[in-house]
Amino acid sequence: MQNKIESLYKETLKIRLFEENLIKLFSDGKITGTTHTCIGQESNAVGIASLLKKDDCILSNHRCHGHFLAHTNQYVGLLKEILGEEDGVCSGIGGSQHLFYQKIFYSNGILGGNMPMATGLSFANKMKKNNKLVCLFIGDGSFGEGNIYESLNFISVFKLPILIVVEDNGIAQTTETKNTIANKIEKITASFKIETSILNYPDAYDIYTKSKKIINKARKGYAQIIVIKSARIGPHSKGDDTRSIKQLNLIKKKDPLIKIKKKIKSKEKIKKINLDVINEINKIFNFKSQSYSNRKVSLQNKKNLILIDNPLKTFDGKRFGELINHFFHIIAKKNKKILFFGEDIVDPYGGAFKITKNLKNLYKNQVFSTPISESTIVGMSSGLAIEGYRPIVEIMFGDFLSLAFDQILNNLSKFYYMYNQSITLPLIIRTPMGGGRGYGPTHSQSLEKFFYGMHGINIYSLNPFFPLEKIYEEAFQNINPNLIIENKIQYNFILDDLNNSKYKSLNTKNDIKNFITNMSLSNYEDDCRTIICHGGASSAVINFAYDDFIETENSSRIIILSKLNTLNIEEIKKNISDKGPIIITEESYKSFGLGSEIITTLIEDEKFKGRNYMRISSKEGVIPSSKSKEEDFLLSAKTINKKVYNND
Ligand SMILES: Cc1ncc(C[n+]2csc(CCOP(=O)(O)OP(=O)(O)O)c2C)c(N)n1
Repeated sequence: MQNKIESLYKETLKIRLFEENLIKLFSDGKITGTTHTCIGQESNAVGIASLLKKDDCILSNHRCHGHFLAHTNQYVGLLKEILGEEDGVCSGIGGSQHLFYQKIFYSNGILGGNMPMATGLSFANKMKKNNKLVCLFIGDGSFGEGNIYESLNFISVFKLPILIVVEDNGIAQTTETKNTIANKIEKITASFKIETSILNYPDAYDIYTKSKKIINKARKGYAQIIVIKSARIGPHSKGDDTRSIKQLNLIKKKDPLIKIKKKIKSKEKIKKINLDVINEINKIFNFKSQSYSNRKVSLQNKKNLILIDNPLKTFDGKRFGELINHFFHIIAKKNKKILFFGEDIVDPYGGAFKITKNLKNLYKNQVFSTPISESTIVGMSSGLAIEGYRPIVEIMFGDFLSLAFDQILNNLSKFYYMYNQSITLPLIIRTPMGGGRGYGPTHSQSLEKFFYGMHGINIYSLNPFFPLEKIYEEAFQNINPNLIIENKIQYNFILDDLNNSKYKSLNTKNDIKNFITNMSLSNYEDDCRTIICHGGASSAVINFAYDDFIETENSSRIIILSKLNTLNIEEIKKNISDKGPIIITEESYKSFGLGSEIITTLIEDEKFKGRNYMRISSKEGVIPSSKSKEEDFLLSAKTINKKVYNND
């Protein structure tokens, strides 16, 4: 017992001195940026980590140094990271709040933001039955965040092996959480039917003795929460403490480091430990003399190519939506790592647009209907992808993607770069966009424009004219996450129609490598204009071009883009007709849209200066439900005709 107490005391003290030295470096101006020290809360990290296995995974927040050090012991790597050195644990990209180590540690500065990721990682552990535990540290202030509630619900419903440690220090930045959180944490968590234990200002040894059973239960799939009442002795970050000296003195009395020290019987032992720790810390802060390798993992050979047959070969359905469904059946059968998540996607319903129909019946362990929690289902797919699965998440309507925007922007799109280029996220988020079904203002939008230009996200746009398996083939190999846009109206496209005179009269070339479909009504020689489009707009453009050709013999060049981010502008240029205006159509409204981006990029090229350009889109505003008003509002062959012939 004494040995354990001594080693826990030593570790707690070492983290304390590390943090104190760090603050000094800040005040000496030797470090820039920010840091949130865990002074007063080190024991939480030390006590919990002492009960974890080496390959268990910790996720943490802005106040992550203690958790990181207790689990990984990478003191020099952390110091170098905070100093912005190339051989810091995240090559100087992550800094103090965004740490990563060998897939056993991840932290993120967005409060509550990594709770969905923790959920996904523990889902992966459950699927693999590998007996590994995910341990997530969050603060009491984070209980104002929606992600926490979505994920608690998800964890409870799916019975995931996870331990959540709430460091309840009663304060968030400078605000007392009793003024911002409506109920006691344990009362909140109890309502999710997750067993919750409370530890009152424990030292590391208290945590070690009282958490063993709790952690064993969590590992077995009975999610557990430990609320640790804690004393934040230091400021929120560097010098921003608004608490009075009297308040601080009261808090300091609860310092667990003093508490554990008193449990050591030999004064000599304490002296020796103190001296040893001071020496070790001095050595760490003399980091210039330390060699350290951040061991970036090469991901090149980790690519897992999933070759997919043309689903049309075995398709006996009619519509494009059915083809997507057929394709999912093929890949689910072929690869057990492919998992489907979404709201109401299981049978007999099979998803709002039936794209996942009959999958649950045939691939029971790969298909999951989820709670109505867009943020969490998108976020948790990252954990699954990191652990080698290929999650495909359906967002029922594209409009609801906004609820997952933060997960996509502040989490998924950043992870590969933020976490030392050592993890891949070949996950797929797929969703139907567009109007035309009378669903009105919140179920008809084309929101993909809000994701264009987002670094670290691949965006594809399905349409019946480009082989969808080629899109999935690439997406499954991408390092970064994928957003695949579908179109509600094109789900009903009858594929046999591709053999009728309208589509046969279009000369069509598919550039598979660059995701570009190039169509011409005149064998590519006499096209008097070029119309660029994607997704649902392609149907409107083809209808316009065909009718116009019949009526006027004017031939259009049609370029359908199946990849929107990143845009391959050089390849687009090669497909543009030498003659006539360049028109970009999109079903969203045109301001700040795809057209604006393509035109701006084209006119930066001398060769494309002086051409006529035009953007044609739906109207700007709220999409009406009424059939006639919606028709008048949305992009259509008619509106393209009016604009092209200036009859608007
Ligand atoms: C989504 C989000 N909102 C706000 C912040 C700014 N912020 C950083 S830490 C913090 C307080 C967090 O309090 P708590 O979760 O209790 O953790 P503690 O700082 O007490 O450890 C705030 C508001 C943030 N990082 N992320």
